[in-house]
Amino acid sequence: MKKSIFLFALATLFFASCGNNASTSDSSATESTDTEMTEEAPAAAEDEAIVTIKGDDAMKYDITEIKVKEGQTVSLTLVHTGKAPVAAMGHNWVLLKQGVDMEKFATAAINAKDNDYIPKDMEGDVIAHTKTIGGGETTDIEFTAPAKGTYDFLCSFPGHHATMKGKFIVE
Ligand SMILES: [Cu+2]
Repeated sequence: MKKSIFLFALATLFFASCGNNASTSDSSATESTDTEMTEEAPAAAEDEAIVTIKGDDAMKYDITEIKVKEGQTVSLTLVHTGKAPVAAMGHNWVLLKQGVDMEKFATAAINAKDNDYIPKDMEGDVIAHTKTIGGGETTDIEFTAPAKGTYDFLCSFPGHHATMKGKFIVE
């Protein structure tokens, strides 16, 4: 009798912790499986590009060029390595369609705080974007790499694109 209660408690604990794990990791199951299984391999699976880009309190990205292959699923993680809060030093990562005027986009973004600094009437100019995060936070997105070519990316937090921008190259 006592033993069965103990087992029941164990089972409850087990399921509770599983549930927590599932809810805290919102990246896809395939992604984490691939990462674990190919830990020694330098490159991800052919059809997937894993990208990590960091932003800091000095208003800089750690990389200014990202290369992927056409049609790949891009799993991009943005890490804010600083300490400043989102209101003072928020960072996002925005990939623009070709031909979009970055200056015009960034100027419009100043008034789009409530939409992660993506101007609502210019959402059609964006291929993919993360949310805006503050120091110590991480966010990730997944999207399909567009057609071959060179694209601009930026942080659209007011004033940041002057130093936080780069090229997204699809080969
Ligand atoms: Cu920024």
